[in-house]
Amino acid sequence: MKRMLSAIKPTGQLTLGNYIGALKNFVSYQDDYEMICFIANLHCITVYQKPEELKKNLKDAVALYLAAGLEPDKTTIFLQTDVLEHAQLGYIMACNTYLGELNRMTQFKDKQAKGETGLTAGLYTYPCLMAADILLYDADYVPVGEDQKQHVELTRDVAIRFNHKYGDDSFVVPEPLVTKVGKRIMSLDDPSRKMSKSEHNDKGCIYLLDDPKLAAKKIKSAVTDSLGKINYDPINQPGITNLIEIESALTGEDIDSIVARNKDKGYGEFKTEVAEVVEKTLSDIQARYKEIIDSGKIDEILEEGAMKARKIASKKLKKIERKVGIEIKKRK
Ligand code: ATP
Ligand code: LTN
Repeated sequence: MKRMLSAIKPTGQLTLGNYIGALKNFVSYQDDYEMICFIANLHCITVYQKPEELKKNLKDAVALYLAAGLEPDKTTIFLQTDVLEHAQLGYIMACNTYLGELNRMTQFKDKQAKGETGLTAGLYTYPCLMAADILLYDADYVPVGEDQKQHVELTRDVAIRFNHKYGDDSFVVPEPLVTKVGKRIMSLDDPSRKMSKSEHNDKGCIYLLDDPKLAAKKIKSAVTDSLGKINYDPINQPGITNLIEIESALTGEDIDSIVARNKDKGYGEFKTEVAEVVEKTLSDIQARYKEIIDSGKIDEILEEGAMKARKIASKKLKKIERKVGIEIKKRK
């Protein structure tokens, strides 16, 4: 069975964008792949987080992984910091990544271009840690939203170079998998921007733990256009297109079929339909979320996941350290 790996960095509450672009897909893949999904808590602190808020977000993220349908029997779920090998291989990867490569990463460049101050070395080198996250487990596929594709491509470049230098059996070269529908859910109040938990505008972003009625309201007040026609047209009608994508991703109905069914409807009526779908999705997830939080089983699930992950990661790290020449003890 091919191995698949992904992670989420809960620097805030998880959003509908995270669900559609990431979580929901992890769930559908877990039957066909050996799935590894972790919470990238080291990546979270590349930008300062209030400790108490971060703790809550991390715990909520685990509960939401489970509420979305990830099953610990099928998917290895753990916290990144519970497997020390991530940071260790991250350093080795940093020693095998060129400054020029990191300088080309658009996520960092965008932050710099916006004139953000206080950008940390951790944020700059974060793609090296992400490469380690993936290569440590010899993942064949990495399902991510579009914004993360460049980081997986860098991981491939680093792996290919490393294999060339130290031997082809060092790392499996992973492939990014970007879903077609919902790869980039846009903000509801500004459909030219990604729906993002780090944007400080609650109107444009639906959180998975929002009151479902409030989420429905956000859909109903989404910015659209004055063309008055339900069309899938990301350039001229990004707001309506975004709503069509949301409905399609959540119901599984084809984009063409949604457009055909709604072609004579007004925007208000269409928004009500999408709002109902979103409200139901959130209600279902939140009911399961509550059960999981109340069950008190999160610590146990994380410990089991970390044990499974450590087995793979420690073997791999030793092998790489030997290849690089820093491990001198005999193989046990
Ligand atoms: P931020 O929102 O703070 O910029 P992020 O949501 O991209 O960060 P993560 O939480 O780690 O960061 O993202 C987890 C996954 O969710 C990634 O694969 C990412 O591409 C995907 N994702 C995030 N936002 C969206 C979105 N609006 N549409 C589709 N996928 C998304
Ligand atoms: N960088 C990703 C989260 C992330 C990840 C990974 C995704 C960390 N390690 C490994 C896939 C594979 C983000 O910010 N969304």
